[in-house]
Amino acid sequence: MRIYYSEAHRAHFPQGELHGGELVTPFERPSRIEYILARLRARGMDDLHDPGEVDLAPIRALCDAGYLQFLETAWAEWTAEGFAGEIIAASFPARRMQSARPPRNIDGKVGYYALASETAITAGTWQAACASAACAQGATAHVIAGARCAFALCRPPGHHATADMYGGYCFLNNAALSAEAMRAGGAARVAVLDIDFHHGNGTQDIFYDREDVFFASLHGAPEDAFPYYLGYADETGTGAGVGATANFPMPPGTDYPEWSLALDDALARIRGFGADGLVVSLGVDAYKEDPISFFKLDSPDFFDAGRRIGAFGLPTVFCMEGGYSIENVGINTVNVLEGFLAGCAD
Ligand code: OKP
Ligand code: ZN
Repeated sequence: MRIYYSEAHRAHFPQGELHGGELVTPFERPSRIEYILARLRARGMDDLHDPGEVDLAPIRALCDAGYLQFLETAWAEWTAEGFAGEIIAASFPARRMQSARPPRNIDGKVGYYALASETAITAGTWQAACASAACAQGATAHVIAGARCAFALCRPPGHHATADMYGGYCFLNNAALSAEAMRAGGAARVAVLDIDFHHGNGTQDIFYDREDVFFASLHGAPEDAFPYYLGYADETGTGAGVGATANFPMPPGTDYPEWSLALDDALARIRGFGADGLVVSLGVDAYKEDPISFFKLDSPDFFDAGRRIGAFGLPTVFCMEGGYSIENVGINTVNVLEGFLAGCAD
């Protein structure tokens, strides 16, 4: 399995994440990638490819122009304003600000384009987000060219990012870019399966009215888990997209027997949809020891999940999302990939 990876992820490393009223070292940190790479190498999965330059055209086609302009220039504007710290959103166009529009002031713009304030932007954030998207682009091109699968080792992750909002550690929606690239590459119907612990609100939002891209997500119930405001089971799509979104919210303590039933349900829905390509938002924060999540999956469960996805039989792009139990993120991620390869052979 080819792995698309760029060192440029290191350019994004905020010193602070707003967590419980404190600024802590971000859970989403560069060392996550080192653990995944180490495990890949230990398992002989060393077919690493640098994706090269990002192709901005599909990103411009997917995202809001003002949002991309903001991401690209936010750090320069922030420092020019005289602010000494990292970019953290503090003002928001909250409910009943329906006529909100992006202001000139950078502090106001930050809140306009943010969906949460835990995620800081620093000098290298735009560069790293582009490199992450490039990994998704490279992996997807490889699958379009006929490969059974590829792994985009994306960092920062993407599934919380909408066409015009960042947050939840995400800036550009890598899985959505992959799905769009698969469509452009000839797949009539594509499915995104999001197994990250957190609901993929950004991916859902991007495809909510689309009949050609199915979105299925297994996640901590919005009553209890970030991103809190989306991911209920009754969100099923709108307009032409009615029936092409499937949410499987689950409560604290959910273990693999329960979680895998939802996985099978999600796969059955994707089968019914008739997808001919699959994008997996691969987060491994459903792990029992994840510091910010509440499911109870164990490491072998990730292998089994991968096996079910491999046996499903579709050309598949994996896009890395979350997973914050740092010492276990490599084992759990590679277990999904190795399970997938085993499932392909079944
Ligand atoms: C990103 B991904 C912690 C609350 C949660 C954001 C979590 C983002 C998860 N203080 N904050 O889906 O793994
Ligand atoms: Zn997550």
